Amino acid sequence: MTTIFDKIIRRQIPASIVYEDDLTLAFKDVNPQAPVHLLVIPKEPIPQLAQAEPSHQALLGHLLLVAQRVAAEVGLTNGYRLVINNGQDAGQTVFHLHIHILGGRPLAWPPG
Ligand code: DGP
Repeated sequence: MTTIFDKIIRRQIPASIVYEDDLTLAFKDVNPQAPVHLLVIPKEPIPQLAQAEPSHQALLGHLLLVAQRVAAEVGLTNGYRLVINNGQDAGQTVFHLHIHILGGRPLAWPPG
């Protein structure tokens, strides 16, 4: 199923892209929940974490390292939070796997 994130990957709709490599893309969330709110996505359209497979092991690790790199590049030296919403109860709205990077303010715990 095509999602809005496929369109961002294909440059069919604009996004503020902060990082790209062969396997991943990172861009600003259009509806930021913190002063810094970025999304890191695989270019492969895995709908959600629950549908990732053992063959995605390296890609999933790469996504975390990209998140680490992007967080450092945007200056989140005081900390940040990574979030993956999986499915309805977690409030997932875009069914293309993505990691939220949230930072730039203290973040409450537990999340809602
Ligand atoms: P989730 O609830 O985990 O599925 O989060 C999806 C996020 O995607 C949400 O924080 C808003 C963001 N988003 C939705 N549509 C667009 C878009 O067209 N552009 C950008 N940059 N972000 C989007």
